[in-house]
Amino acid sequence: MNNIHQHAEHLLKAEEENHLVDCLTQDHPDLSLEDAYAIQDRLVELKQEAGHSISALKMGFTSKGKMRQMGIEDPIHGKVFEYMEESDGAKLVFDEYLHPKAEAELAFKLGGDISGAEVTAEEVLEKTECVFPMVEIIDSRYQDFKFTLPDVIADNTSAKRVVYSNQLFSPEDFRLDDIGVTLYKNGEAAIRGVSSFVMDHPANSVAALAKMLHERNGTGLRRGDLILTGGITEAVLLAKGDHVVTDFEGMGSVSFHVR
Ligand code: 0L1
Ligand code: MG
Repeated sequence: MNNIHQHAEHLLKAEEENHLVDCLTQDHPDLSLEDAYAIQDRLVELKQEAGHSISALKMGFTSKGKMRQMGIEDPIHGKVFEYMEESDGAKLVFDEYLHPKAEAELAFKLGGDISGAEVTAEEVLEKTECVFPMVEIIDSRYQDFKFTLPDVIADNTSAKRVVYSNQLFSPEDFRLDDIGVTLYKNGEAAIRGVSSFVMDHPANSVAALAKMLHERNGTGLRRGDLILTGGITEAVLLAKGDHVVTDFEGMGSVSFHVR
């Protein structure tokens, strides 16, 4: 496909100008996964050329809840930039978003390199320096938050904002597949889940990312990389005025307001 650059510019413009667009596959039904990652790569390059730096890698569609919600069954990956980062207690401005949704996740920071086709969750845990809870705010650039797999990959997996906990935890101190999570919206429990919903153990999501990178271009994960392992439950739609508090059992909470 020779329109990689135009598609990347089109999606970047939608993100920067905060307007919705039709799915790329509407006019290009043959868009392959390879094309879609090439568009994402170009979009990422354009952001880098504008002076932004990548701060984390993210996995998507790693839990049954997310797969069911979006009708997609394959994990995908994208990039998070430093300008997307907020911390616990953040005030988000609703008008900067199209149709934002919040999803609770665990993030892993690596203390060693991980690569190859045979990476296991055990290796990931051995090489994990710390973990922390976070909430990702996704905001698809597509109408009605509806897309096919190539569309969402090209759109950098709906990345928009991330709200990080201020506390870091040692992976040895927790059963990371048994962290209960409750997301409260305006004081009411909107959704509950357990971290095992992410590929039975969120370390499997990190291992899956290492394998996908290995298969795609022979690369892997490096010491210092931060990986967001994917929404534990379905994402929850946000509105102006919402106050969200997400409790992660034994790890405190992550909160934000939408103004
Ligand atoms: O964490 C996730 O599963 C995010 C998937 C990103 C795509 C989306 O749902 O818009
Ligand atoms: Mg996510």
